[in-house]
Amino acid sequence: MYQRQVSFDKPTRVEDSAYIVEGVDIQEARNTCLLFSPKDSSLSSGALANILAIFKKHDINLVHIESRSSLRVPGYEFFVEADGKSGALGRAIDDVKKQCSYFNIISRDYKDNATAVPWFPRRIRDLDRFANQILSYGSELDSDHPGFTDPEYRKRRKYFADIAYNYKHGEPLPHVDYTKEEIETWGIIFRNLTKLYKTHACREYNHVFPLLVDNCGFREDNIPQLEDVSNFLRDCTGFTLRPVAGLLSSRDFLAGLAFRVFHSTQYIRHPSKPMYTPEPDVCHELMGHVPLFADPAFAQFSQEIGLASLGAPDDYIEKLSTIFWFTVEYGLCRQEGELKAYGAGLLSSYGELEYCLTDKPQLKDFEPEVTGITKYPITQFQPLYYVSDSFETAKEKTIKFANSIPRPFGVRYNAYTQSVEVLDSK
Ligand code: HBI
Ligand code: NLE
Ligand code: FE
Repeated sequence: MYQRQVSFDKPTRVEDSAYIVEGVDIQEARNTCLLFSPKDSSLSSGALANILAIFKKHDINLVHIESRSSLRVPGYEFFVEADGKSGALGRAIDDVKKQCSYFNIISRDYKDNATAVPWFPRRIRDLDRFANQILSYGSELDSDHPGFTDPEYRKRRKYFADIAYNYKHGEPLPHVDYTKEEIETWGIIFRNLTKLYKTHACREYNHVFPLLVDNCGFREDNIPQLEDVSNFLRDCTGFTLRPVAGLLSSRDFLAGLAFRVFHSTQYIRHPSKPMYTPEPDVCHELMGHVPLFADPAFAQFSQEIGLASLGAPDDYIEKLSTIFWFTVEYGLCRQEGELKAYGAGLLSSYGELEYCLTDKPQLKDFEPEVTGITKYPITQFQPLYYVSDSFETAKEKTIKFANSIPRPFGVRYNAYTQSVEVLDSK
């Protein structure tokens, strides 16, 4: 497809734009993209110049402009990213709309507008904007959390939340000196899990795990550093890790996967409950998720879920995160006639890893349409698992499902620029 890109993007960090656009709240700015075709959208008509004049009149800076031949209407379609205060931007939008035969908004404020598309990151550094959007800060523990009445533990959680909160894309991942007690907790989990992997984990997991032992310090007496693990994953599949201060919304969490970025916690679970915790922790991320992100087919499958989520309506985000839950977190697969675990929530919990291959849970074949609307508990062993034949099949089925998600554009990841291209076709 013909696509011409006129980019006014400056290679600046997001926070630098505070200097470029004086007086604009960075959280508010740069969160709105517009997709439109002017009524007479041939380039010779000066349609773009007229539209640009409208933005100028309302004092709206455009930080990115693309034009391309439109598949929707004869002529051209434009994709712009606007910087400006929401009031002025709203007025500019009203004026531009009048000149257009097609118009759509991509915005954080999509809930107020029936046709608007939810905002999503397009450059990998846009993920920095998730840091202050977390649902609960890492140190705010519920009263039923085993660490709730443990002031030392809470202090430690605050420490981890703060380092993640201040992390910016491109920086080395923060190095952590784990305490003796934390390493002991890791050790108990490591020892018990490694006894089960041979019989319970899928082939791909068992292939990668020894490499992590050799290259990243996966040992009973050592909690690996996220930086080392992230560099290892980058070499294998281009996946990288980012520290995260707490739970992200499903939308933000899934969006990271579109860039092959996995948001990883760095704290460890409370020592009183090593065999199962409902919360992700460094054991879950490293023992559960990391090995499979080093597998090319699995990495691709994960990224497809991420790409499908970009700009998807809320009900589809719900379905995609349910699919994520029953595959990446709790998936089982069949290999040489035997059931094996590949879900991270299983591979990091020696309680549930043992349980999942007994005859207690119910099993069904993975089918995105059905799996995506299944209810599940989050604080106890799963009563039901979905089984896939291979990551390739799971990926194909998920891509097919993704194509049914209503979205007025397609997306494509450009690995060279680490950015998502927005296409007017699927
Ligand atoms: N946020 N930090 C973080 N870690 C997760 O594992 C996580 C999340 N938000 C949502 C989520 N997982 C899933 O339950 C799905 O909604 C994607
Ligand atoms: N239950 C898992 C464990 O104990 O490691 C964590 C699951 C996180 C979703
Ligand atoms: Fe997880």
